[in-house]
Amino acid sequence: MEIRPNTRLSSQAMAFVLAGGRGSRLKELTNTRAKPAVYFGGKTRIIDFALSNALNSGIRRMAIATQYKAHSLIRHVQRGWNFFRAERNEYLDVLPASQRMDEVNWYRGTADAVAQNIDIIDSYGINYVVVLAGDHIYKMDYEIMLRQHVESGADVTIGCLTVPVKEATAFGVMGVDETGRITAFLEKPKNPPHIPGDPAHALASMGIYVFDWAFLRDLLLRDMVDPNSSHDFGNDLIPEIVKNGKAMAHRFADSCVRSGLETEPYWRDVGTIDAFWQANIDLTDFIPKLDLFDNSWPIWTYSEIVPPAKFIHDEDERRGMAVSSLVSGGCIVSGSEVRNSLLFTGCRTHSYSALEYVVALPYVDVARRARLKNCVIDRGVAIPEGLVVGEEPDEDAKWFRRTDSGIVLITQDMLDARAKAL
Ligand code: ADQ
Ligand code: ADP
Repeated sequence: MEIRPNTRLSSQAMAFVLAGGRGSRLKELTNTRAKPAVYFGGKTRIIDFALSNALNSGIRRMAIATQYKAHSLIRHVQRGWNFFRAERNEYLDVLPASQRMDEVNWYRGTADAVAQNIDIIDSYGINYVVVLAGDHIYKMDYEIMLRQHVESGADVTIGCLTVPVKEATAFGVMGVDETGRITAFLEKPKNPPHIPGDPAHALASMGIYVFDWAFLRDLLLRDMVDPNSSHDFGNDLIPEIVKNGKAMAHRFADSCVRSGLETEPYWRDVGTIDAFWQANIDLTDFIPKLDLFDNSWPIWTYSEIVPPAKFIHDEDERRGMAVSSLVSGGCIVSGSEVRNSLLFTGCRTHSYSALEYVVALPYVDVARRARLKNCVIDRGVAIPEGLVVGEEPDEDAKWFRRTDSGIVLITQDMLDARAKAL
């Protein structure tokens, strides 16, 4: 189809954000919140990336399907994403499972989450649906993907990226022909096929799909009553379209070049403690791969009204300092040294304490003389005086969750158990 050059397809599109997954590999970080609500990058939460991408791409109609531990996610969206105006035909709807069809009180799968909200999507009057996962960190202009979708006349266009074959077992893996048409699709294969001529890599689905709404609507209505379906995009709908329709691949690397957003494609699933810690700590690099300081592509969020971060010498003139670090508003670094770390909103570090390679979620308080290295600290945790983690002999380590690569997760429950035993 020919598209007039000045037509923005995003104005005819909606974003449907899947935010219902549990994210259990983040362990205690997702005990009380869904993975998309987990904090990331000092100020934002994971879901802000998908929502900001949609907003910055020009999309003004969005829906977020939630189910697992949705309270903090819903509260965040209500506080931070409440600027959509129905008068301008802008909508952001949070769609918890359980309020829709009578007979099902849970989304049976990712496709079912869309299917159970067909009437709401109809009411938006859009032509295209961009299905997104709410739990990935990346910047992407979906307008470019929408254009490719419409120009190629595909039934579905799938965002894809190159991943090491070893990691491809966690993804939908595809084969494509020279036109970019997807010829094969295997959801989470045990032995992922590699890219022809590149044995080390596979082409993986990012779980981002663009559909014509009329096409997807029909497909969902059929899928809903199919007793053999698990009602999931990756397991059921995508393989079916690859077999019987036209599915096209949209390469993230090409998209990055065309949008000029990233010099090197950056996409992370921060689904494990290690990946979460690493992606946050990477932001303290001299020039991080993910540029959060790019004003042309802001990551929108709910931001608390707090005073600026403060760095103060204590009464003994011990320096309060942070280097190679990100320190959010409301923090007070007093008489302590913070290196290669991220302090989210409202953290305090007290005299004689030292933090290195630490990700401290909001309102962490580090008491005097604590020394912490290679840690993730959950929101609101009060680190007791003199606690030492990440130095040999690491005697206190047994109280906390330690990953194989040595990253330590500290929660208040773990500290309470330690305090009780001492
Ligand atoms: P996964 O991410 O493993 O694979 P899934 O667990 O279905 O697939 O999660 C997809 C998204 O939907 C996540 O954001 C999750 O939070 C959300 N979600 C899961 N179940 C839901 C439900 N019942 N209701 C609402 N939301 C739900 C998918 C694709 C792969 C692809 C990877 C890329 O299936 O083909 O490679 O994403 O990460
Ligand atoms: P420390 O253990 O390092 O002495 P404190 O909690 O006593 O930590 O605080 C040290 C410094 O932090 C104070 O001297 C002050 O400068 C600053 N500070 C603490 N609370 C506030 C506040 N509410 N507003 C502004 N500065 C504060």
